[in-house]
Amino acid sequence: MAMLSFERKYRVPGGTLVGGDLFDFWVGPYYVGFFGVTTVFFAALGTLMIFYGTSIDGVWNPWLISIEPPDLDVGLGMAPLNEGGIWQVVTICAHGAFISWALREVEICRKLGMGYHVPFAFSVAILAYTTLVVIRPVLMGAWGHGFPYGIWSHLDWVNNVGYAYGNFHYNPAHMVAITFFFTTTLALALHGSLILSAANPEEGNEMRTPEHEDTFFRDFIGYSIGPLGIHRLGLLLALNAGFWSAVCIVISGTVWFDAWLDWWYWFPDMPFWVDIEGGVNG
Ligand code: 07D
Ligand code: 07D
Ligand code: U10
Repeated sequence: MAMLSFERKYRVPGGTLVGGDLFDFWVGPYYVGFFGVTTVFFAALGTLMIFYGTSIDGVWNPWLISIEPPDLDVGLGMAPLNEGGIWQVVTICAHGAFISWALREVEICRKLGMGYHVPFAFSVAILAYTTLVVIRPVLMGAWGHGFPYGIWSHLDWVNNVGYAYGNFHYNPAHMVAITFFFTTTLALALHGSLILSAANPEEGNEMRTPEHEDTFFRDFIGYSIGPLGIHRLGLLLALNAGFWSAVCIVISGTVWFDAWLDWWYWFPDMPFWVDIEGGVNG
């Protein structure tokens, strides 16, 4: 069915979570819904607050704009607007906008009678963000542990927090997350290239089928995960990348306080060989 006639067919009332048919309409290509309105509201308010903070600082170079969290001694209290309060309001607005965006996805899924995989996936990204600016700061006792909202400044934060634990590469959950990120790109490259190769046969041939795709990998590595399976695997890999990222940062400063290198001493310190001369301890 052509896209435009399909849209006419499915663009019907219903499926909303709140508000009944109050905002159940489209503006151009966009479905609005109650959560479209709350997205626009929080995104607009958050952006205005960033501009307000920027005007206080007098910084108009987009790379250098930075909304800083409160000082550590504010703890978990509210800060005055120009001493980290703007960061707190922006953090609330960002959550309002991201959660509204996820719920708008849910409403669209309901209209289309689809599964909720997309909003579920986006929720993992929101979880990673919430871990950085709410969960970890709360566990550590100060909003000041959140990252600043600026293009360069948030990179400085990652660098500084990384080195606070020695070589952050030794964080085992960071290793797991990075491995999932790398595997995700490998899987997407394999999948994208396989589909395009089947869709672009040698000149004069008909487009190849999923059987050809399966056979390629069976010939090549003895096993094919299948046309549906590769999408399940892709989602699993990508969600794990986000999930283990959240884990790697939430354990830094809450359950582990030293250099991450030291964590690995559990291995040479195991009772089997800790006292053996010439063993893993040298
Ligand atoms: C391609 C989808 C489109 C989204 C884009 C981002 C804004 C911010 C706001 C000036 C893949 C839009 C950007 C709305 C403007 C102000 C106040 C998604 C695509 C194009 N980072 N990060 C970037 C965010 C964190 C890190 C770029 C956001 C953590 C490193 C962009 C968040 C840590 C590097 C950006 C966030 C971290 C970046 C490109 C939130 C660990 C880079 C992002 C809400 C996760 C890269 C100058 C991209 C860069 C980069 C946005 C969080 C690390 C500005 C919105 C604290 C090491 N980050 N980031 O393409 O070039 O994402 O930085 O959590 O090297 Mg970051
Ligand atoms: C948080 C983004 C959420 C986004 C949302 C949506 C908008 C709308 C609008 C476009 C999680 C935002 C949407 C704003 C835009 C329009 C219209 C995603 C988030 C909700 N690291 N490291 C990670 C690597 C080092 C350090 C994660 C690699 C050093 C710290 C990932 C290397 C040191 C932290 C990762 C490397 C260090 C991390 C990031 C290599 C620094 C974190 C991905 C090859 C000296 C962060 C949860 C992520 C983390 C994190 C990868 C090196 C420190 C696994 C590959 C050694 C402190 N690093 N890292 O989390 O886990 O995405 O955050 O060297 O905090 Mg690292
Ligand atoms: C995939 C796929 C597949 C496909 C696909 C895709 C995955 C099976 C079939 C999809 C993939 C692609 C298209 C590839 C490219 C994608 C990426 C690389 C990912 C990154 C994407 C981007 C960088 C693009 C980002 C763009 C966005 C998010 C759009 C921006 C738009 C908006 C901000 C508007 C959003 C709309 C909303 C919130 C609701 C509607 C609202 C309006 C229209 C505005 C008007 C507002 C109102 C009517 C409400 C009034 C508001 C009020 C009252 C509040 C006011 C408050 C104030 C304070 C002012 O697998 O194969 O193919 O294609």
